[in-house]
Amino acid sequence: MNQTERNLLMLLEMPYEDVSRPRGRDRVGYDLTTAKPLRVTTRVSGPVNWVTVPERPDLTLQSLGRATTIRKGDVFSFFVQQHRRAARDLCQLFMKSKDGDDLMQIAARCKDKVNEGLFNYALCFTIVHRKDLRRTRLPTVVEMFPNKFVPMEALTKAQVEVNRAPLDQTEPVIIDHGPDFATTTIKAEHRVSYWREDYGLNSHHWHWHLVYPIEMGVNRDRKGELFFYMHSQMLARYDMERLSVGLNRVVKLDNWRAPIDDGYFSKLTVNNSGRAWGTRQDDTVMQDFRRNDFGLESFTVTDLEQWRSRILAAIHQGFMVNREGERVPLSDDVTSGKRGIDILGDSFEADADLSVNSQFYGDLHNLLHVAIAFSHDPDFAHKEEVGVMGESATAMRDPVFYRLHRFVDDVFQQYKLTLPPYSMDDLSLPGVVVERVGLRQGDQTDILVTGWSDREFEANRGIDFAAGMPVMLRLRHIDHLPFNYHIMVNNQTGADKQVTVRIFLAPRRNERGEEMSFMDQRLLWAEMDKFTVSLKSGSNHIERMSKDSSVTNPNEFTFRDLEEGRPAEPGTSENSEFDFCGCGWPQHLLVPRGKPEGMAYQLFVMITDFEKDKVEQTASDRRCANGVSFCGILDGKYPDKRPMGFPFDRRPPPRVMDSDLTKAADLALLDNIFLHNITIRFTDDVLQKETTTTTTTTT
Ligand code: CUO
Repeated sequence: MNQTERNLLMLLEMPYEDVSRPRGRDRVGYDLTTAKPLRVTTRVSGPVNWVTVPERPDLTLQSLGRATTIRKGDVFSFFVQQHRRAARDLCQLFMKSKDGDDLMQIAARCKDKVNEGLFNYALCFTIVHRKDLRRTRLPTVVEMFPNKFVPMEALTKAQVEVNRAPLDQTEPVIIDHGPDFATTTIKAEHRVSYWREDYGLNSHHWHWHLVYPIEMGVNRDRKGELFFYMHSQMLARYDMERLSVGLNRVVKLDNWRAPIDDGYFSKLTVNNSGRAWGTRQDDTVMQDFRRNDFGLESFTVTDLEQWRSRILAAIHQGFMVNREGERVPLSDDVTSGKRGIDILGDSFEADADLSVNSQFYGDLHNLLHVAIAFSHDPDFAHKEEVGVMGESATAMRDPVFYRLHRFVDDVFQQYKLTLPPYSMDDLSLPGVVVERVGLRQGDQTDILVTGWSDREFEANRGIDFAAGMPVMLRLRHIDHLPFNYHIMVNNQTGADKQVTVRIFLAPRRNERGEEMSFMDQRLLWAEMDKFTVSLKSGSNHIERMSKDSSVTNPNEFTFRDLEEGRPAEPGTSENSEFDFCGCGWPQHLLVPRGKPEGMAYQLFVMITDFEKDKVEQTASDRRCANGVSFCGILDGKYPDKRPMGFPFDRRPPPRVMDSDLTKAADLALLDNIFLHNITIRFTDDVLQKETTTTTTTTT
């Protein structure tokens, strides 16, 4: 990492401290107390580093535009349009900077003037979206905002220990946090809180919304469709997790006048002042929003219901209506260049810049987040803070997130069910036969093992515990042992053939232990991997490692990883031709938990013709090493021409070969599709993991 990157990333540390405060032992800090050059000092003995920042008379309050409209200390919520406008102004200012050094100077001088969350968002946004900074990686949000991941009580305890520690103590104070800390057995929903409150899950969601922002002048390829697909996949995985712990699949929240059964108490704080996130009691009813403190105009539950009716009507009549009153047909047969699901996603999320008609279809998904996030104090009568549903880094902790998104997904699925089923031509690949599929994990075949792992983060990057004391977060999380797929494919086409391998996973049985119909299981198939392989003529053995999944990221980078140029995973190098686009699914959540006695799952492996799947990219497009299924390719096109979720995104064709299609297994009558039973076994232990190297091989 060069000095410019180092200086930039340092601005992401200590979000709640003034930029002029030095940061901890052996750390550095900015000094902006005067109009003199910016000074960077160390607090301990050793060389003092200076970064000269000239005065910036060009930076006036006006140049910040609406960025100062959000109060410091408040939650910055991307679900609120006024906050998005503030972000847009600050991001534009940052994006206009000449280079990394210029950006650092501008950002350093703005930091104390704007809301902390907004500042962090705008700087991260700029680092992600500027082409000249594409090699600069973001540190994990866990270290930037430990208060959004660990309860205040644990942080306060750490502070007390720091205060008591001798001044020369070098051993870090450790904050242990894990699945047992916040849960009771009284509420059934707590059985799966280890998953909802997982640091990787919530960082993923924060990162995804950063990379796919709305109303920020970023129009990424198939953004609306990916909004549908990524959230839909989250739900599939959540439901698999629920079935693993004996819970029913999540029920959509579509009656907005009825009490919301499950409350949520995050025990987290919104900033460093100890102010708590709003909490929600069981059976709270969503109400009209009438607060004047959040930069948001009032809206009613009726508004939300009306927008929903209009979107559903559009789906059922087959078109939306734009501002000019013209029909915009909804169809996934790409004729206008944009699929129906993409148009619908942009109008539903909603992105006012891309919505067909934001006046008419409203801001439904975003304001549902807001209405739920303020349901405990909708008129500010109690001066309570927003709930965790109001922020992308915390929303997935709350059980209602999944109920809301099941509703969102249900609307998208209603659209998908209006489309004709895939034809045999879409589904089959003549001359390519999948003969066998298997999994190897250590010396076990077709058994995956899950359990717990620990990951450490530096809490003192985000919170100033004073005295420069190192404070580590040790987070316990669900994980699995790495495994390999083995796929035997016979290429009978008589020539080499480039193909796409698509791998999905779903539980075999429903809550009642019954085998599921195709339509029942359809929404549970989680994408595990998707990759291109060149088949030689005849027999091919494809071996693929789980950690190379197109869905997942390698481990997140800590500040220290970045400073020391350490790749987050063995086998990956910092300067590889690929970038880590960062917003992928956490690798440690790739496999659902399963049950101690073993739980029956199915692998669905499908081979499709790469000629039909491929997307032309320009040479300069950024390539991602991992995570492309959910992250796409920055500055490039989504690298798979098929509709996202193919082949499970549509109703099944009535007949496959000579058989009526009732189950996914019937699709496997096609030669290029194979269904394979596996078992997932949960061990309530810390996993012993070996390190392995990266490969996709065919022999
Ligand atoms: Cu990601 Cu509702 O969109 O949270």
